[in-house]
Amino acid sequence: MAQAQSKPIDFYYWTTPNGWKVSIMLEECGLPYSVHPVNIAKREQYEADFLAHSPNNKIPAIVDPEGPGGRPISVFESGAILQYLGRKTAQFYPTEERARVSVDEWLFWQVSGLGPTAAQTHHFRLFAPEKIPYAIERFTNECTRLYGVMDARLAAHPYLAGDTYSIADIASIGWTSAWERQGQNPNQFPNVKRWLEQVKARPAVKRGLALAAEARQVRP
Ligand SMILES: N[C@@H](CCC(=O)N[C@@H](CS)C(=O)NCC(=O)O)C(=O)O
Repeated sequence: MAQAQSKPIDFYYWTTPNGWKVSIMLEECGLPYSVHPVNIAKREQYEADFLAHSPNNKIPAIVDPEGPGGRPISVFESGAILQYLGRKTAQFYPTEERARVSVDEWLFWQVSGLGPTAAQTHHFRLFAPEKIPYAIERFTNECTRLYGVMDARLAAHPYLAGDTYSIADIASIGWTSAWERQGQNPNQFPNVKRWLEQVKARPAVKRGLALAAEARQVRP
């Protein structure tokens, strides 16, 4: 980290896979933060206060009071937040171009592929009032394909971007943790299973996943 953070980062959060990306990253970086719960079940993501930071009505979002030039900056979209915090702290986001391209590839793979597909799979399998076989099959099968891609990658490399744990891994932990709810059989993907056990053993990942949305607190 270039300079110690003296004011906490405001973190707009709810206990979901997209929220966990940022709680894990904040914990990994050792940054102080203050949790602002946004209860998406109560539609708080549509309130004007939150909209000022997240125009797309979705968590997560952050406001860093010590942004570029020492002035506050707000950031929405989980991938943009991970990249911002990675650049700010020079952690989990390499500066060497080849390594950075690799991280970006797998980060974008997560935010455009695994994340939205897993979310739709949850929706159609678990929450849709009407169970539509076509939709369930389509999204479950696409999840299976994506876990196959991830498994092949992790058969050849310890982490998604290569040899080093990065924001690409951090982005994928939350949704992968719930893969059985996406109709997946973890034994079909031994390399993803190995990776998931390895990353979930990290103390910061444990703290990030355990963060209770109700805990409105400033962490030292
Ligand atoms: N592309 C967004 C997706 C964020 C997202 O889908 N957040 C969900 C919770 S996991 C949410 O806020 N849902 C509320 C809603 O859709 O109204 C990101 O990566 O940050």
